Amino acid sequence: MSTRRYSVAVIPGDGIGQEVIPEGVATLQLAAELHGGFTFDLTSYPWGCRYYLEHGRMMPPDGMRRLRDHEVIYFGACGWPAEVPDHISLWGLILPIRKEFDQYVNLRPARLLPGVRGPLRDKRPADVDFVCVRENTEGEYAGVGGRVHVGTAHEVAIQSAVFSRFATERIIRYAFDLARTRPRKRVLSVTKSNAQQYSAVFWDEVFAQVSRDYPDVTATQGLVDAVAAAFVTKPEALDVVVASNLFADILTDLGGALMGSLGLPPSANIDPERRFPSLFEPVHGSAPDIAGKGIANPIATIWSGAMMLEFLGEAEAARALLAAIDAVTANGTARTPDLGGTATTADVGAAIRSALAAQAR
Ligand code: GGG
Repeated sequence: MSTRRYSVAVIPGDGIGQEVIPEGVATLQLAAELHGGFTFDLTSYPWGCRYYLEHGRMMPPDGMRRLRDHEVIYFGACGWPAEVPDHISLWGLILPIRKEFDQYVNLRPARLLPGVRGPLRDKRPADVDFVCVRENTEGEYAGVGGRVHVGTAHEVAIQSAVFSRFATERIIRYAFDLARTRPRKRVLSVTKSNAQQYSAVFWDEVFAQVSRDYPDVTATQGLVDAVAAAFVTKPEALDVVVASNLFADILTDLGGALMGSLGLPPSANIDPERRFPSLFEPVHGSAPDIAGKGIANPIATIWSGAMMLEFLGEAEAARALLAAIDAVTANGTARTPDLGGTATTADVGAAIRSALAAQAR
């Protein structure tokens, strides 16, 4: 008999979010059935760009209050630039959720899955296996700035990055704590402190201070341009990478590329103190170019579901789900076009559920 119930807000959002989230939900429900003793109370919210076109906002005025009643949020993608400018959709939905719910950790693993050919010659799964810890509430995405003399030759636009000691220290501590749980126990901090003499030098100082509390963890620092190159030339040196909102946003798309497709990397937007719901979403966006074709890769979304299970304390189900994903990529029978195959979103979802069921037999 089921004992644990988790309240999940489901926001498929825009574009391929509408296609990958149903596969994620079906897979999570099967994982709950098979690995037991828990169920989900799912509430779906039709928020996103279509909602914006009807209502003039990305979510209703009481949207945040309604989300607050849930333990976790399962999110697809945000953005439909043909009809709604991206800065409107982002600042109307995903960014307020991350900030108001103080989901200050954006965890983004990068791992070359078995059977997937990444773009790097000679790199095997053991060589690409790291996790990025992205500061998720301030930095370059603090939303501080403005424009004056708009449309004139004298127009000025200012976008200020904000780095507080409180937020910088807590994200760096999270990265060190995470490194302690991993075999290699390494943290690389990424800034651009040769050019950004205030905020990045400040970040480097906080990193150096925090690192003294973790003598068992190897701490190194790098400049973002050099680190971007190292992602490609020496990914095997990476373990935990901690960076600001913008730098980690960029580096994790590069991480997805190293994995062989942006259809693969998952993410978790976490409030580690659990005061608010945490949010789980694929790293990829709404992919308007393939939306509606039924060929989006659902693996990033299903893997994000596994991160949600882990966060909820359902470690066995999370492990089983990851093993099912690995089994499907390893045997190569169901691959969407981003991985060179002809399978549909539904085919890959079904293959992962078959693998999950097969493990449980
Ligand atoms: N599922 C991720 C998503 O919708 N991404 C849209 C995007 O560009 N987000 C920016 C960000 O992750 O900060």
